Amino acid sequence: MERTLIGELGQKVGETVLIKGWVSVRRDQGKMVFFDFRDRSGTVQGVVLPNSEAIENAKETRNEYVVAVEGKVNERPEKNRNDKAQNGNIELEVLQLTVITKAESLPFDMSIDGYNLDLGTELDHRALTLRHPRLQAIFKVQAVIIDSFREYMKSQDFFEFQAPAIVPATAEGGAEVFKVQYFDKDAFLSQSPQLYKQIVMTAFERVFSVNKVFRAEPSSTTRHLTEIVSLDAEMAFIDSWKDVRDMSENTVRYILSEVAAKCGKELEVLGATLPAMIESTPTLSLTEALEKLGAGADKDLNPEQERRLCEMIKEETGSDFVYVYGYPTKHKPFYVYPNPESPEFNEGMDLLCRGVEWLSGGRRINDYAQLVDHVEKWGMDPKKIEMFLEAFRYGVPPEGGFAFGAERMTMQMLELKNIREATMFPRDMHRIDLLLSSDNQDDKDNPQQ
Ligand code: AMO
Repeated sequence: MERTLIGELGQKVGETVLIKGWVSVRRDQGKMVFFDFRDRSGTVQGVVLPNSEAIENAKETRNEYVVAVEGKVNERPEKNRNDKAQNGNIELEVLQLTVITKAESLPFDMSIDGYNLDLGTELDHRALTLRHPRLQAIFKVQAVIIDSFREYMKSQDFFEFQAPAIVPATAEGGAEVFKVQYFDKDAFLSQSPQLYKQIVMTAFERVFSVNKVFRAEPSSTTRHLTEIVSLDAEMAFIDSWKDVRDMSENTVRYILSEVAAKCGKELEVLGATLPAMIESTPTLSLTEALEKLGAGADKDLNPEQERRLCEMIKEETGSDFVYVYGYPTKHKPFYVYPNPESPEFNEGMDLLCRGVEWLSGGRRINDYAQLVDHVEKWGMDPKKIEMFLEAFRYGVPPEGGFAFGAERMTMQMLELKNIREATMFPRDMHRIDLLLSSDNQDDKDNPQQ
């Protein structure tokens, strides 16, 4: 008999089928044994009746055993129906049960209701906890986020390219960079495909990439990782930074609509409500945002100010999103375009959602002489970015771009408390799958940052 996926059993009422999967739960009620079986498409309840041939094997079977089950798909009696659960109106009457692979006893309760691990233990046991429907739901949503970013970019005629991970110079500046020994020279792990997406843009006009980037973040917060999936875009022939804002806003709108359309089941499992994006996302300059918060001039918003600003905007407009633009030029990377009317502020922007930054971007300098001037003022070695400078020596239109962190997006969309929940194998100061020191506090450090 051919295998039927559990997700398709609803259309097989009255038929005898073969399913293959795992035992999520076994409830031995003496004469009868109940199971929850699971495969990649979902779960179903199985029942082994006292006179079934399968009763002996059912008694031997344990959680996480891999099994093949032949059974009849029956409608559940009215009083046993559970409209909220997948396959809540049917059950599989088990006729034969074959154990394919045995499993050791679980170190903790993995059942839907009983699962209750702290994040550290969950991460220590990622190889096992990934089997839980709640965790699977998070990563299914993340896959839809990344897919729909790609889809939207392609629909807008952006070209996908692969950026290198080993680079000769830092793009974003600052100390948050991993140095690697590259044969007998020093190199870096890429903090951002920034310089490469700008180079490729000069040839293809509209480009995007989905790449790993690396940040040597020296602290453990609930929103920082050292290895990130960066969703990057860059576009030529813009009239102003507002074109970049609009493109990023439309991208978010598309991603949200795809998650809503494709992840209804996952959002329900997670109890998550997607953030609200109104017709035109509120947009404030940094100066306006600081004034609104009653704060003095500053180079950026701190995490608490980001949180409060989002709350205020939500209350006033219903939007969970807010753009902030116009940061002090000298505190941002050399490539960001200074506003021609007040060059001390730039045309860079951030998108905040539910209190946390999701995206950065803006207009870039496209004039070669201005770029060289900035390279000098920022104290950079032009030799190390010669390839980038070469592209700009030969005619580049006004341009800009943006980048999202896929984990931040997942975290804020699903209202998760810690970015590590939104990362399958998170890397931070203390963890690269293994804990790097036994006495660290891991994600319990600075939880409110
Ligand atoms: P930025 O450095 O702001 O901008 O990064 C872009 C987005 O990446 C995410 N992000 C992070 N997520 C988790 N942990 C981190 N340590 C971390 N650092 C960044 C955030 C952030 O908004 N080159 C520019 C982008 C551009 O201008 O196009 C850049 O890298 O979601």
